[in-house]
Amino acid sequence: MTTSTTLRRVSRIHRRRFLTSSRRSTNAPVDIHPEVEDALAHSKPVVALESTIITHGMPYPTSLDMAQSVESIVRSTGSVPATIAIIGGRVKIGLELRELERLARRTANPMKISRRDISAAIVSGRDGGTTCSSTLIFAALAGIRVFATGGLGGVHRGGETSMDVSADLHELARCPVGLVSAGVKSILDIGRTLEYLETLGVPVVSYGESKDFPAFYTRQSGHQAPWNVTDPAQAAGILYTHWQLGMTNGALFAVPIPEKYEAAGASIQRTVELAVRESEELGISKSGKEVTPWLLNRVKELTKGGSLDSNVALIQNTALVGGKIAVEFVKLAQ
Ligand code: PSU
Ligand code: MN
Repeated sequence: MTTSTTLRRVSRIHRRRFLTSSRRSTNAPVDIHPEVEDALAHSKPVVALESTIITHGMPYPTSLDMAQSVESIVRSTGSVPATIAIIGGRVKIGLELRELERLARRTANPMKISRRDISAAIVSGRDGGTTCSSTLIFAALAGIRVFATGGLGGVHRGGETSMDVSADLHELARCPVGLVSAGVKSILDIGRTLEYLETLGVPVVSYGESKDFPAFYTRQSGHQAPWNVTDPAQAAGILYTHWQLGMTNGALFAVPIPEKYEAAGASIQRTVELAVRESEELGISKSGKEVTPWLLNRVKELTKGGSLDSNVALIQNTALVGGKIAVEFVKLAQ
């Protein structure tokens, strides 16, 4: 048996033991959808998807349409989508349409759930949209290696004094999952976010022709990613090598929004600046977990909904790339 076969076998056994001890025998409140469970058991590609974007990131019914379209885009690549959320106090890895609807319609008043909120929300029987941080945790728990989202959280502007640094960054340092996003939004301090990821030892890789780190609505942030790949096989190779060497953290792949949205992005960018200034004047910038949803909503209002089209387009694009990376990854990990 080769070393890599041994490594793979060990990691599979670990995953099985972990799931057996933490999920099954202790009756942990986690439900893996049968389709997702079957795909994982047969080493088929799976892509995790977050749900704060559904509950807090965009309004209904766009949120539901987006969630469904993203799942079907993942399927079109040959991967199985696993949207992750908390429903009635249970962690769900892979959702039924009625569950997506319940979240998007906010029927049971879903909370925004990051790492610190998980257990209390479960004990209280709540519904919750999982942020990148908690989605990373559950993806790792299930053994899902690729996760696609729109925007990762980061260091907020003024974060050097407010200490508002998203829990998403630390979770990337803890969970062995490749996160595919459209970069981080310019509501954040992108330079400091990249510095912080370097400190945490998280590989940051731009995807496409350029090393420019994208800024969500726009293709360039003015900052460079340390690495660049141009196809899904290279991205999967980085993940595979990273874990083959025993590193236990994740990696960030930053995929720029499609070019046709670039012009809209430049004008959205100006409203982002305005929204950030308003949040500072109104004191929202000090309100913890409310800041990101407030800014997203304000930018949507100021652009009369224009930011929403871009937002949907960029997450559909990351889902496509994420699905392809997951397909390439399972080829390496066979
Ligand atoms: N950025 C977006 N849309 C979103 C989010 C970020 O453009 O919906 C969500 C994601 O779920 C992300 C979370 O993980 O906000 C970060 O929140 P905070 O900044 O409070 O950590
Ligand atoms: Mn925060």
